[in-house]
Amino acid sequence: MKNQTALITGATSGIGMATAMLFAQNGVRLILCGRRENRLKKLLEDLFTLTEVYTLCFDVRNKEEVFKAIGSLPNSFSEINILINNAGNAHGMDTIDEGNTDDWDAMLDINVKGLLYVSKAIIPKMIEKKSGHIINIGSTAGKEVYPKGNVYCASKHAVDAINQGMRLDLNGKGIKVGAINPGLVETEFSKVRFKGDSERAEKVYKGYKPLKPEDIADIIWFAITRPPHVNIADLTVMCLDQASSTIVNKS
Ligand code: NDP
Ligand code: 8X3
Repeated sequence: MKNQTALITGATSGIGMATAMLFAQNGVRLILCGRRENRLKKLLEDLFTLTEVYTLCFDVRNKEEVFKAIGSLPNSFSEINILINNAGNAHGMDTIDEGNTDDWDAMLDINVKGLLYVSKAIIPKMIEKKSGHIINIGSTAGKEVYPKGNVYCASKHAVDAINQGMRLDLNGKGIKVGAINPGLVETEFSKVRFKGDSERAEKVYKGYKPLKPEDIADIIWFAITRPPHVNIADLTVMCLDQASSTIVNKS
């Protein structure tokens, strides 16, 4: 994987950060993205002895910012071999009648449109080179809707559809496209969903052993290190105690 460059969105936390660490340990050159500049700076400081790192601070919702940031990459980072479309979150957890429309906008704009903008900024060069690997981070919520999950689940079902659509449209162009769909992973995800309410967020992961972000990073690494003819198209992963979006064995 040396001489490969990966762009990871949502690298400032959780699954994206764990993936950045693992890639760096394996010498993959990194373009790390997120909105929190202080965290990007810290990642640069922590990882620069392991690999070359470039950071891009932008909001995936902002179409202009996305194209400007990715278009501004220096020559040494402009050839992106691997794209990890990971940035995303849930905002709120309410019944459909009580949902906050700003939360709905955030989830659809970040998880769906943001993923599309970043992909659009990168795919044309992959097509030119006839090579590349795109991993879309979906969710079990993209396979099965759960109560009060309505719009978050819709956004992840959209990622599932976009993943399939990308693979169809890029077939024959030398580009691998696949989704990794995690179940419950203990990250800042629930803290964001519940707007900073740490107590409520911690409860989501109590009474069983959830996945760790490093578990997902391992699987992403597995996917990108398969032989050239092998593409992991769609992979769902849950912790031992999770059986479906709604069934978790808690003690
Ligand atoms: P975290 O909250 O820990 O990380 C989310 C990341 O997304 C952060 O780095 C954040 O960076 C970035 N992000 C959020 N909004 C934006 C934005 N508008 N523009 C740019 N970057 C943004 O959550 P996870 O690591 O758990 O989530 C990562 C992905 O995994 C998401 O797509 C999520 O839906 C998915 N997932 C998570 C599961 C879980 O149980 N945790 C299970 C299944 C899927 P910053 O705030 O700096 O911009
Ligand atoms: C994140 C998993 O079940 O909290 O996609 O929606 S869940």
